[in-house]
Amino acid sequence: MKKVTMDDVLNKDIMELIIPGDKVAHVQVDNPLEHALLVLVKTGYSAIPVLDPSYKLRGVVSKTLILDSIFGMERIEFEKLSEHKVWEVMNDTPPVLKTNESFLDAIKLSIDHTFLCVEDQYGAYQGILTRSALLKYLNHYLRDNKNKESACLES
Ligand code: 4BW
Repeated sequence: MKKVTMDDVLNKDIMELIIPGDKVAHVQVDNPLEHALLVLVKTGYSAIPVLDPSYKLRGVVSKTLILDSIFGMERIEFEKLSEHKVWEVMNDTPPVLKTNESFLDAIKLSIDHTFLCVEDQYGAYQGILTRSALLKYLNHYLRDNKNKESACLES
């Protein structure tokens, strides 16, 4: 694998690290909650993007948000799963990274979010950038440099 330098890291094009939209599980704003819960459970993800029919990002929905919305005072109101739609419970201010933002911007936003939704300059949804993709890239850089330092000390 090619050695990664500090400049490579700072200038890394985040588009090289994203999971493209067609490989990201998502639901539609108007889907019933039961469909969203099914997608979340079957894919194994705890949260996924919400898109509209024109494939624009509208929010993020999670198992926690859905389950929280069906807990009544005295019982779990399962009927709400078919009566309510994703847009009613989703987080409509998800963390968004623009494709022209830097690797450091991505790291900063990822401190509080397991994944970032990525949009281009026109607001078109491109996919997601996960915290693990960022950590994997940083891990590669840090290990490379540790090995280089050890080699210098030995010579
Ligand atoms: O199905 C899975 N396959 C793999 N390879 N890893 C998984 C899977 N489910 C969970 N994981 C692992 C990943 O390391 O657990 C981490 C936390 O999962 P999450 O948040 O709580 O469901 C995963 O970390 P990650 O790869 O950094 O992903 C961060 C978050 O991004 C996930 C999920 O909410 C979202 N995500 C990742 N890949 C996705 C996705 N959402 C939709 N479609 C995808 N392809």
